[in-house]
Amino acid sequence: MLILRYLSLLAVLNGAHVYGTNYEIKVTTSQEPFAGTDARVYVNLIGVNGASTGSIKLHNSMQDFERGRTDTFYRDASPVGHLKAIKVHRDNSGFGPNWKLARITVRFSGSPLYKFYFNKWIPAYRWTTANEENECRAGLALCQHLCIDTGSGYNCACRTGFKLEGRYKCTDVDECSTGEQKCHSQTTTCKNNLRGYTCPCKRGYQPGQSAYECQDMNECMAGNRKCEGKTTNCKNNFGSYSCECKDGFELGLSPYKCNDINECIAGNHKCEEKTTSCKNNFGSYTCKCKGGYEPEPSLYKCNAKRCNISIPLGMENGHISNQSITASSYYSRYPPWLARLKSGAEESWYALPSDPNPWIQVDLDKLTWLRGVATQGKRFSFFVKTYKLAYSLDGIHWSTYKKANGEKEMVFKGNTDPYKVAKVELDNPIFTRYVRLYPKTWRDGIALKMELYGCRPA
Ligand SMILES: [Ca+2]
Ligand SMILES: [Ca+2]
Ligand SMILES: [Ca+2]
Ligand SMILES: [Ca+2]
Repeated sequence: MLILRYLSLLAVLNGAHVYGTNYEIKVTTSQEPFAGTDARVYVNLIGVNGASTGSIKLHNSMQDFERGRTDTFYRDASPVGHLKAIKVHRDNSGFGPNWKLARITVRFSGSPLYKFYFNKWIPAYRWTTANEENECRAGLALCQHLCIDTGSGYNCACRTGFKLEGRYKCTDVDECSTGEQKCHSQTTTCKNNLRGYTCPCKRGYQPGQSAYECQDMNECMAGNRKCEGKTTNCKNNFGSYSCECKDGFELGLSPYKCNDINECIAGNHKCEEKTTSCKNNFGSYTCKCKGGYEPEPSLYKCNAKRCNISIPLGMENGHISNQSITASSYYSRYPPWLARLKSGAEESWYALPSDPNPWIQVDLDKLTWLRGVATQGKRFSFFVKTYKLAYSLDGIHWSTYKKANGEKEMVFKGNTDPYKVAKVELDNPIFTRYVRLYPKTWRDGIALKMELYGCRPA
Protein backbone atom coordinates (compact mmCIF):
# COMPACT_ATOMS: atom_id res chain seq x y z
CA MET A 1 0.00 0.00 0.00
CA LEU A 2 2.70 2.45 0.93
CA ILE A 3 4.34 1.99 -2.43
CA LEU A 4 1.10 2.68 -4.26
CA ARG A 5 0.54 5.77 -2.21
CA TYR A 6 3.69 7.46 -3.42
CA LEU A 7 3.61 6.21 -6.96
CA SER A 8 2.26 9.41 -8.39
CA LEU A 9 4.90 11.46 -6.63
CA LEU A 10 7.63 9.16 -7.98
CA ALA A 11 6.13 9.36 -11.44
CA VAL A 12 6.38 13.12 -11.41
CA LEU A 13 9.93 13.03 -10.07
CA ASN A 14 11.07 10.57 -12.73
CA GLY A 15 9.33 12.37 -15.54
CA ALA A 16 7.85 8.98 -16.46
CA HIS A 17 4.25 8.08 -17.20
CA VAL A 18 1.87 10.14 -15.05
CA TYR A 19 -0.59 8.00 -13.17
CA GLY A 20 -2.52 11.06 -11.99
CA THR A 21 -3.12 11.87 -8.33
CA ASN A 22 -3.09 9.17 -5.72
CA TYR A 23 -6.04 9.90 -3.43
CA GLU A 24 -6.37 8.55 0.10
CA ILE A 25 -10.09 8.11 0.67
CA LYS A 26 -11.38 7.20 4.12
CA VAL A 27 -15.00 6.17 4.35
CA THR A 28 -16.72 6.02 7.74
CA THR A 29 -19.97 4.12 8.00
CA SER A 30 -22.56 5.24 10.55
CA GLN A 31 -22.89 3.60 14.00
CA GLU A 32 -26.60 3.00 13.53
CA PRO A 33 -27.91 -0.59 13.43
CA PHE A 34 -27.87 -2.04 9.92
CA ALA A 35 -25.87 0.95 8.65
CA GLY A 36 -23.30 -1.26 6.90
CA THR A 37 -23.60 -2.33 3.26
CA ASP A 38 -22.40 -5.06 0.88
CA ALA A 39 -23.26 -3.04 -2.22
CA ARG A 40 -20.72 -1.79 -4.73
CA VAL A 41 -19.67 1.79 -3.91
CA TYR A 42 -18.29 4.49 -6.20
CA VAL A 43 -17.18 8.07 -5.62
CA ASN A 44 -16.57 11.04 -7.90
CA LEU A 45 -14.37 13.89 -6.67
CA ILE A 46 -15.30 17.42 -7.83
CA GLY A 47 -12.67 20.16 -7.88
CA VAL A 48 -13.34 23.81 -7.08
CA ASN A 49 -12.96 24.67 -10.75
CA GLY A 50 -15.61 22.12 -11.72
CA ALA A 51 -13.30 19.33 -12.94
CA SER A 52 -14.11 15.84 -11.76
CA THR A 53 -12.21 12.62 -11.47
CA GLY A 54 -15.06 10.56 -12.86
CA SER A 55 -16.37 7.47 -11.13
CA ILE A 56 -13.86 5.74 -8.84
CA LYS A 57 -14.64 2.22 -7.67
CA LEU A 58 -14.04 1.78 -3.90
CA HIS A 59 -15.32 -1.63 -2.76
CA ASN A 60 -12.86 -4.49 -2.47
CA SER A 61 -14.64 -7.19 -0.53
CA MET A 62 -17.61 -8.04 1.64
CA GLN A 63 -15.64 -6.78 4.66
CA ASP A 64 -15.82 -3.14 3.55
CA PHE A 65 -18.39 -0.63 4.87
CA GLU A 66 -19.26 -2.44 8.12
CA ARG A 67 -21.25 -0.55 10.72
CA GLY A 68 -19.10 1.99 12.67
CA ARG A 69 -15.95 1.20 10.71
CA THR A 70 -13.63 3.38 8.69
CA ASP A 71 -12.23 1.90 5.49
CA THR A 72 -9.22 3.39 3.77
CA PHE A 73 -8.72 3.25 0.00
CA TYR A 74 -5.89 4.49 -2.20
CA ARG A 75 -6.90 5.27 -5.77
CA ASP A 76 -5.20 6.93 -8.71
CA ALA A 77 -7.34 9.36 -10.62
CA SER A 78 -6.97 12.54 -12.63
CA PRO A 79 -5.98 15.66 -10.68
CA VAL A 80 -8.81 18.14 -10.10
CA GLY A 81 -7.13 20.62 -7.74
CA HIS A 82 -8.78 21.65 -4.48
CA LEU A 83 -11.84 19.58 -3.72
CA LYS A 84 -15.24 21.21 -3.51
CA ALA A 85 -17.56 18.23 -3.24
CA ILE A 86 -17.79 14.50 -3.44
CA LYS A 87 -20.48 12.37 -5.00
CA VAL A 88 -21.29 8.88 -3.73
CA HIS A 89 -23.05 6.07 -5.59
CA ARG A 90 -24.05 2.52 -4.64
CA ASP A 91 -25.87 -0.32 -6.36
CA ASN A 92 -28.32 -2.74 -4.81
CA SER A 93 -26.14 -5.83 -4.80
CA GLY A 94 -25.32 -8.10 -1.90
CA PHE A 95 -27.20 -9.41 1.09
CA GLY A 96 -27.78 -6.06 2.80
CA PRO A 97 -27.29 -3.23 0.30
CA ASN A 98 -28.74 -0.37 2.43
CA TRP A 99 -26.05 1.97 3.70
CA LYS A 100 -25.95 4.86 6.07
CA LEU A 101 -22.82 6.85 5.37
CA ALA A 102 -21.36 9.04 8.15
CA ARG A 103 -18.53 10.84 6.40
CA ILE A 104 -15.68 10.63 3.88
CA THR A 105 -12.28 12.29 4.17
CA VAL A 106 -9.89 12.69 1.28
CA ARG A 107 -6.34 13.79 0.95
CA PHE A 108 -3.49 13.54 -1.49
CA SER A 109 0.14 14.54 -1.53
CA GLY A 110 0.46 18.17 -0.43
CA SER A 111 -3.27 18.66 0.19
CA PRO A 112 -5.20 19.49 3.36
CA LEU A 113 -7.62 16.96 4.76
CA TYR A 114 -10.95 17.37 2.97
CA LYS A 115 -13.99 16.41 5.00
CA PHE A 116 -17.41 15.54 3.60
CA TYR A 117 -20.22 14.89 6.07
CA PHE A 118 -23.23 12.83 4.96
CA ASN A 119 -24.94 11.26 8.04
CA LYS A 120 -27.69 9.94 5.80
CA TRP A 121 -28.93 6.81 4.09
CA ILE A 122 -27.52 6.60 0.60
CA PRO A 123 -30.15 5.69 -2.01
CA ALA A 124 -29.30 3.09 -4.66
CA TYR A 125 -28.40 4.06 -8.21
CA ARG A 126 -28.36 7.76 -7.53
CA TRP A 127 -25.44 10.04 -6.95
CA THR A 128 -25.58 11.71 -3.52
CA THR A 129 -23.49 14.83 -3.06
CA ALA A 130 -21.83 16.33 0.00
CA ASN A 131 -19.90 19.60 -0.04
CA GLU A 132 -16.50 19.93 1.52
CA GLU A 133 -16.77 20.87 5.18
CA ASN A 134 -14.50 23.92 4.66
CA GLU A 135 -16.67 26.14 2.50
CA CYS A 136 -13.99 28.76 2.41
CA ARG A 137 -11.47 26.43 0.86
CA ALA A 138 -14.02 24.81 -1.39
CA GLY A 139 -14.99 28.15 -2.84
CA LEU A 140 -18.55 27.66 -1.68
CA ALA A 141 -18.64 30.67 0.59
CA LEU A 142 -20.35 33.88 -0.51
CA CYS A 143 -18.14 36.22 1.50
CA GLN A 144 -17.29 39.46 -0.27
CA HIS A 145 -13.93 39.84 1.49
CA LEU A 146 -12.76 37.21 3.95
CA CYS A 147 -14.06 33.75 4.81
CA ILE A 148 -13.60 32.05 8.17
CA ASP A 149 -14.51 28.41 8.25
CA THR A 150 -16.40 26.94 11.20
CA GLY A 151 -17.33 23.35 11.86
CA SER A 152 -20.96 23.91 11.05
CA GLY A 153 -20.54 26.44 8.26
CA TYR A 154 -18.52 29.59 7.81
CA ASN A 155 -18.51 33.25 8.71
CA CYS A 156 -17.55 36.28 6.63
CA ALA A 157 -15.27 39.07 7.72
CA CYS A 158 -14.19 42.30 6.12
CA ARG A 159 -10.83 43.86 5.40
CA THR A 160 -9.66 46.82 7.45
CA GLY A 161 -11.74 49.89 6.78
CA PHE A 162 -14.88 47.91 5.99
CA LYS A 163 -17.67 46.51 8.08
CA LEU A 164 -19.99 43.57 7.52
CA GLU A 165 -23.43 44.38 6.30
CA GLY A 166 -25.64 41.32 6.58
CA ARG A 167 -23.87 37.96 6.32
CA TYR A 168 -21.70 38.40 3.26
CA LYS A 169 -21.39 41.98 2.15
CA CYS A 170 -18.71 44.45 3.21
CA THR A 171 -19.28 48.19 3.13
CA ASP A 172 -16.81 51.00 3.60
CA VAL A 173 -16.50 52.53 7.04
CA ASP A 174 -16.71 56.32 6.85
CA GLU A 175 -14.00 56.98 9.42
CA CYS A 176 -14.54 60.71 9.08
CA SER A 177 -18.04 60.52 10.49
CA THR A 178 -17.49 57.71 12.96
CA GLY A 179 -14.68 59.61 14.67
CA GLU A 180 -12.11 56.86 14.14
CA GLN A 181 -9.97 59.19 12.07
CA LYS A 182 -6.72 60.74 13.31
CA CYS A 183 -6.66 63.79 11.04
CA HIS A 184 -5.21 66.87 12.75
CA SER A 185 -8.20 69.17 12.84
CA GLN A 186 -6.37 72.50 12.61
CA THR A 187 -4.33 71.67 9.54
CA THR A 188 -6.29 69.01 7.67
CA THR A 189 -9.74 67.84 6.70
CA CYS A 190 -10.84 64.20 6.75
CA LYS A 191 -11.70 62.61 3.43
CA ASN A 192 -13.26 59.17 3.38
CA ASN A 193 -12.37 56.61 0.71
CA LEU A 194 -12.74 52.89 0.10
CA ARG A 195 -9.35 51.95 1.47
CA GLY A 196 -9.76 54.01 4.63
CA TYR A 197 -9.47 57.78 4.63
CA THR A 198 -6.98 60.54 3.94
CA CYS A 199 -6.23 63.88 5.57
CA PRO A 200 -5.85 66.47 2.81
CA CYS A 201 -4.24 69.75 3.87
CA LYS A 202 -6.42 72.72 4.53
CA ARG A 203 -5.79 75.97 2.68
CA GLY A 204 -2.58 77.54 3.95
CA TYR A 205 -0.95 74.21 4.85
CA GLN A 206 1.13 71.72 2.95
CA PRO A 207 1.94 68.02 3.40
CA GLY A 208 4.69 67.19 5.87
CA GLN A 209 6.11 64.01 7.37
CA SER A 210 2.88 62.82 8.89
CA ALA A 211 -0.05 61.53 6.88
CA TYR A 212 -2.36 62.97 9.51
CA GLU A 213 -0.97 66.47 9.99
CA CYS A 214 0.12 69.24 7.62
CA GLN A 215 2.67 71.97 8.00
CA ASP A 216 2.30 75.66 7.61
CA MET A 217 2.88 76.85 4.09
CA ASN A 218 5.23 79.80 3.92
CA GLU A 219 3.31 81.74 1.32
CA CYS A 220 5.91 84.47 1.35
CA MET A 221 8.59 82.04 0.18
CA ALA A 222 6.34 79.96 -2.03
CA GLY A 223 5.46 83.01 -4.06
CA ASN A 224 1.75 82.38 -4.01
CA ARG A 225 1.12 85.42 -1.91
CA LYS A 226 -1.00 88.26 -3.12
CA CYS A 227 0.92 90.99 -1.29
CA GLU A 228 1.59 93.86 -3.62
CA GLY A 229 5.35 94.29 -3.69
CA LYS A 230 5.72 98.05 -3.85
CA THR A 231 3.64 98.91 -0.84
CA THR A 232 3.73 95.86 1.41
CA ASN A 233 5.98 93.22 2.92
CA CYS A 234 4.71 89.67 3.08
CA LYS A 235 4.70 88.25 6.61
CA ASN A 236 4.23 84.53 7.06
CA ASN A 237 2.23 83.15 9.96
CA PHE A 238 0.86 79.73 10.93
CA GLY A 239 -1.85 78.80 8.48
CA SER A 240 -1.83 82.05 6.61
CA TYR A 241 0.14 85.23 5.94
CA SER A 242 -0.42 88.94 6.02
CA CYS A 243 0.72 91.92 4.01
CA GLU A 244 2.28 94.58 6.19
CA CYS A 245 2.54 98.14 4.98
CA LYS A 246 6.01 99.35 4.15
CA ASP A 247 7.24 102.63 5.62
CA GLY A 248 5.40 105.49 4.07
CA PHE A 249 2.25 103.49 3.42
CA GLU A 250 -0.91 102.85 5.39
CA LEU A 251 -3.61 100.21 5.28
CA GLY A 252 -6.45 100.84 2.87
CA LEU A 253 -9.42 98.74 1.90
CA SER A 254 -7.44 95.86 0.42
CA PRO A 255 -5.58 93.48 2.73
CA TYR A 256 -2.99 92.98 -0.02
CA LYS A 257 -1.82 96.48 -0.72
CA CYS A 258 -1.35 99.75 1.12
CA ASN A 259 -1.91 103.35 0.24
CA ASP A 260 0.62 106.13 0.17
CA ILE A 261 0.61 108.32 3.25
CA ASN A 262 0.44 111.98 2.31
CA GLU A 263 2.91 113.11 4.91
CA CYS A 264 2.47 116.74 3.90
CA ILE A 265 -1.22 116.65 4.82
CA ALA A 266 -0.85 114.22 7.72
CA GLY A 267 1.65 116.65 9.22
CA ASN A 268 4.22 114.05 10.16
CA HIS A 269 6.84 115.36 7.78
CA LYS A 270 10.12 116.93 8.87
CA CYS A 271 10.40 119.66 6.25
CA GLU A 272 11.60 122.94 7.72
CA GLU A 273 8.80 125.33 6.98
CA LYS A 274 10.92 128.45 6.59
CA THR A 275 13.14 127.12 3.87
CA THR A 276 11.23 124.26 2.24
CA SER A 277 7.83 123.15 1.14
CA CYS A 278 6.69 119.58 1.62
CA LYS A 279 5.91 117.63 -1.54
CA ASN A 280 4.21 114.28 -1.25
CA ASN A 281 5.24 111.35 -3.42
CA PHE A 282 4.47 107.64 -3.60
CA GLY A 283 5.92 106.03 -0.52
CA SER A 284 7.61 109.09 0.84
CA TYR A 285 7.87 112.87 0.49
CA THR A 286 10.50 115.43 -0.31
CA CYS A 287 11.28 118.86 1.02
CA LYS A 288 11.66 121.20 -1.92
CA CYS A 289 13.66 124.34 -1.41
CA LYS A 290 11.61 127.51 -1.39
CA GLY A 291 12.60 130.33 -3.67
CA GLY A 292 15.96 131.79 -2.71
CA TYR A 293 17.08 128.61 -0.99
CA GLU A 294 19.19 125.80 -2.27
CA PRO A 295 19.61 122.21 -1.17
CA GLU A 296 21.99 121.37 1.64
CA PRO A 297 23.09 117.95 2.92
CA SER A 298 20.03 117.74 5.12
CA LEU A 299 17.01 116.36 3.33
CA TYR A 300 14.64 118.42 5.40
CA LYS A 301 15.89 122.01 5.12
CA CYS A 302 17.65 124.26 2.63
CA ASN A 303 20.24 126.97 2.74
CA ALA A 304 19.73 130.45 1.47
CA LYS A 305 21.35 130.82 -1.89
CA ARG A 306 24.55 132.75 -1.77
CA CYS A 307 25.48 135.71 -3.89
CA ASN A 308 28.56 137.74 -3.20
CA ILE A 309 28.17 140.93 -5.14
CA SER A 310 26.84 144.10 -3.57
CA ILE A 311 24.83 146.27 -5.91
CA PRO A 312 22.17 148.95 -5.27
CA LEU A 313 18.83 147.26 -4.76
CA GLY A 314 16.68 150.03 -6.21
CA MET A 315 15.98 152.98 -3.90
CA GLU A 316 17.92 155.42 -6.02
CA ASN A 317 16.93 154.10 -9.44
CA GLY A 318 13.30 153.47 -8.54
CA HIS A 319 13.24 149.70 -8.95
CA ILE A 320 11.84 149.56 -5.44
CA SER A 321 8.32 150.94 -5.85
CA ASN A 322 6.80 153.69 -3.73
CA GLN A 323 4.31 151.25 -2.22
CA SER A 324 7.19 149.14 -0.95
CA ILE A 325 8.54 151.97 1.19
CA THR A 326 6.62 152.68 4.41
CA ALA A 327 7.31 154.34 7.74
CA SER A 328 6.04 154.62 11.31
CA SER A 329 5.14 158.28 10.70
CA TYR A 330 5.95 161.17 8.38
CA TYR A 331 5.21 164.73 7.47
CA SER A 332 2.92 164.78 4.50
CA ARG A 333 5.46 166.67 2.44
CA TYR A 334 8.11 164.06 3.29
CA PRO A 335 6.61 160.61 2.78
CA PRO A 336 8.90 157.60 3.08
CA TRP A 337 8.99 156.94 -0.69
CA LEU A 338 10.94 160.22 -1.04
CA ALA A 339 13.79 158.64 0.89
CA ARG A 340 15.65 157.80 -2.29
CA LEU A 341 19.39 158.39 -2.14
CA LYS A 342 20.69 161.42 -4.06
CA SER A 343 17.20 162.46 -5.07
CA GLY A 344 17.82 166.10 -4.19
CA ALA A 345 19.01 168.15 -1.24
CA GLU A 346 15.48 168.96 -0.08
CA GLU A 347 13.97 165.51 -0.60
CA SER A 348 13.74 162.97 2.23
CA TRP A 349 11.54 161.01 4.57
CA TYR A 350 10.83 163.08 7.66
CA ALA A 351 9.39 161.37 10.76
CA LEU A 352 7.09 163.22 13.11
CA PRO A 353 8.95 164.49 16.19
CA SER A 354 6.21 163.01 18.36
CA ASP A 355 6.89 159.49 17.03
CA PRO A 356 8.16 157.48 20.04
CA ASN A 357 9.81 154.76 17.98
CA PRO A 358 10.29 155.92 14.42
CA TRP A 359 11.29 153.60 11.57
CA ILE A 360 11.33 153.38 7.81
CA GLN A 361 10.69 150.04 6.08
CA VAL A 362 11.53 148.64 2.66
CA ASP A 363 9.86 145.57 1.18
CA LEU A 364 12.42 144.03 -1.17
CA ASP A 365 9.63 141.97 -2.77
CA LYS A 366 11.55 138.71 -2.51
CA LEU A 367 14.30 137.18 -0.45
CA THR A 368 17.45 139.15 -0.89
CA TRP A 369 20.93 139.23 0.53
CA LEU A 370 21.38 142.57 2.26
CA ARG A 371 25.06 143.46 2.42
CA GLY A 372 25.15 147.22 2.96
CA VAL A 373 23.20 150.40 3.68
CA ALA A 374 23.89 154.00 2.65
CA THR A 375 22.20 157.05 4.27
CA GLN A 376 22.01 160.73 3.50
CA GLY A 377 20.35 163.72 5.27
CA LYS A 378 18.37 166.77 4.16
CA ARG A 379 19.71 170.20 3.50
CA PHE A 380 20.62 172.66 6.13
CA SER A 381 20.95 170.48 9.25
CA PHE A 382 18.80 167.41 9.22
CA PHE A 383 20.42 164.00 9.37
CA VAL A 384 20.44 160.72 11.31
CA LYS A 385 23.63 160.13 13.25
CA THR A 386 23.09 156.51 14.40
CA TYR A 387 20.57 153.78 13.67
CA LYS A 388 19.77 150.10 14.07
CA LEU A 389 18.62 147.62 11.45
CA ALA A 390 15.89 145.02 11.74
CA TYR A 391 14.84 142.39 9.23
CA SER A 392 11.96 140.01 8.63
CA LEU A 393 10.93 137.25 6.26
CA ASP A 394 7.22 137.98 6.55
CA GLY A 395 6.92 141.60 7.73
CA ILE A 396 5.51 140.40 11.06
CA HIS A 397 8.29 138.70 12.95
CA TRP A 398 11.37 140.85 13.24
CA SER A 399 14.98 140.41 14.29
CA THR A 400 17.44 143.15 15.07
CA TYR A 401 20.86 142.96 13.47
CA LYS A 402 23.45 142.12 16.10
CA LYS A 403 27.17 142.45 16.42
CA ALA A 404 29.41 139.67 15.24
CA ASN A 405 29.53 138.06 18.71
CA GLY A 406 25.75 137.77 18.43
CA GLU A 407 24.82 139.42 21.74
CA LYS A 408 24.44 143.18 21.42
CA GLU A 409 22.31 144.95 18.87
CA MET A 410 24.48 146.74 16.35
CA VAL A 411 24.31 150.54 16.32
CA PHE A 412 25.46 151.82 12.94
CA LYS A 413 27.16 155.10 12.43
CA GLY A 414 25.12 157.25 10.06
CA ASN A 415 25.64 160.77 8.78
CA THR A 416 27.79 163.53 10.13
CA ASP A 417 26.45 166.17 7.80
CA PRO A 418 23.26 166.70 5.71
CA TYR A 419 24.74 166.07 2.28
CA LYS A 420 27.39 163.38 2.28
CA VAL A 421 26.49 159.74 1.74
CA ALA A 422 27.50 157.46 4.61
CA LYS A 423 27.72 153.79 3.71
CA VAL A 424 28.08 150.77 6.02
CA GLU A 425 28.83 147.18 5.11
CA LEU A 426 27.28 144.32 7.06
CA ASP A 427 29.82 141.84 8.40
CA ASN A 428 27.17 139.13 8.21
CA PRO A 429 24.93 139.61 5.22
CA ILE A 430 21.22 139.15 6.02
CA PHE A 431 18.93 137.00 3.91
CA THR A 432 15.64 138.80 4.20
CA ARG A 433 12.67 140.32 2.44
CA TYR A 434 11.78 143.23 4.75
CA VAL A 435 14.31 145.73 6.13
CA ARG A 436 13.68 148.42 8.76
CA LEU A 437 15.96 151.22 9.73
CA TYR A 438 15.43 152.60 13.26
CA PRO A 439 17.00 156.07 13.71
CA LYS A 440 18.53 156.28 17.17
CA THR A 441 20.20 159.67 17.26
CA TRP A 442 19.86 162.57 14.86
CA ARG A 443 20.57 166.25 14.34
CA ASP A 444 17.58 168.63 14.32
CA GLY A 445 15.13 166.09 12.91
CA ILE A 446 14.72 162.57 11.51
CA ALA A 447 15.28 163.25 7.82
CA LEU A 448 16.71 160.44 5.76
CA LYS A 449 17.46 159.24 2.25
CA MET A 450 18.87 155.80 1.74
CA GLU A 451 20.01 152.99 -0.55
CA LEU A 452 20.21 149.28 0.22
CA TYR A 453 22.98 147.08 -1.25
CA GLY A 454 23.22 143.39 -1.82
CA CYS A 455 22.05 140.84 -4.36
CA ARG A 456 19.20 138.53 -5.19
CA PRO A 457 19.94 134.88 -5.87
CA ALA A 458 19.17 133.85 -9.40
CA1 LIG B 1 -17.45 24.63 7.44
CA1 LIG C 1 -13.32 54.58 4.56
CA1 LIG D 1 1.72 80.53 6.36
CA1 LIG E 1 3.83 109.80 0.58
